[in-house]
Amino acid sequence: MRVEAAILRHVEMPLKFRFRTSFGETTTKSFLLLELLSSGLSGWGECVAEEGPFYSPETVGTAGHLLERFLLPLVVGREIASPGEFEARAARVRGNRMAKAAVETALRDLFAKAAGVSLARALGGTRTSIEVGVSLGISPTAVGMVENVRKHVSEGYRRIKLKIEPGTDVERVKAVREAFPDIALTVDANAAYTLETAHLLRALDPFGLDYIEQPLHHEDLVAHAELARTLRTPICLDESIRSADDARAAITLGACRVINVKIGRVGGHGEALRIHEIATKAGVPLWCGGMLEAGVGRAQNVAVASLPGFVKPGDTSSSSRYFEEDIVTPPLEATNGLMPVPTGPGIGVEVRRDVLDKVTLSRKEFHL
Ligand code: NPG
Repeated sequence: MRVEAAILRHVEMPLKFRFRTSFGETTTKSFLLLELLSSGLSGWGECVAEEGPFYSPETVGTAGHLLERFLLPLVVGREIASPGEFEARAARVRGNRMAKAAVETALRDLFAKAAGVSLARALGGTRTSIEVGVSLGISPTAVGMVENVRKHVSEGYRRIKLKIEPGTDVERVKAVREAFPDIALTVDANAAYTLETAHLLRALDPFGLDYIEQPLHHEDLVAHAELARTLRTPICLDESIRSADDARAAITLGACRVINVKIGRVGGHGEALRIHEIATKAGVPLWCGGMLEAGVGRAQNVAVASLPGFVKPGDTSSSSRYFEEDIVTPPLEATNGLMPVPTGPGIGVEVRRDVLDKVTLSRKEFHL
């Protein structure tokens, strides 16, 4: 197919709540949204890079630069046979995976729409609905955290993940576990610990957590392997897994027993599929992470989470938790912890251009 044009929007949507992690706080969702046009169809990709380089080195600014200067010229005004062809053309650009994923995911949507199939099926997804959990930011008090858990358990979410940081970790997890002895519970440290503070993580072993996510520095797989040998609770890696090679290394070293896949962090669906293959062969369960995405990113997540290796509940909770009004229809909503996988062509949801226009800060068009 020939990609005739691209439209890159910078979008800003207020979040309904403050989301606090060990690396910072988010109150507004600011992101780039890419639309690729071909023969009357639009393929959509949401770039998950944030305003600041705190979760990952990429930002809205760096991704905009990469897209404009290096990545969009590889597709706009050109014939392209498959999303894989874009990956091959973009291979000489190092890193910048979130920027690449914006193009790759938009192409996946476009190709699935052209073929008249859902993106989930085009990727090899087999589920008709996916199990979802919820990720809860750090609350100022243990009582507040327990109340927040109560609210989400009553909404039917299949797993509760607590953001933690050294100092309040054991107190918060203990309070939640005492109030809810039977729920599937996990914690996410976002790399806030070191081998020196790992005794705090070992103190979480009695609470029956499903896993501890990304406890140590994102570049240190060896330290994770060392930590894993002293913990009963499995380690799940997020930030450390940027590619299929990272996944293979982490599994081989014994650095993790669970992997959180985020399409943006690994550069697109193609790389997510390669991780899926490696993890499935090794018997390592996967789940799909979240980056506070709006509707397009959320739909892309639901599609990949419909693959058979995604066996644990993901972070793609209901859109209405985050936004008053989403940019897609129907909005992706979970009922009793189950999110239906859209069956329409491509991402299976329509972008609401009226809503999108209201939240667009700037817009650039690219033609050959
Ligand atoms: O509900 O989408 C969601 C958020 C899930 O906790 C979540 N994401 O570290 O995984 C993370 C965290 C995150 C959010 C990371 C925003 C980066 C940006």
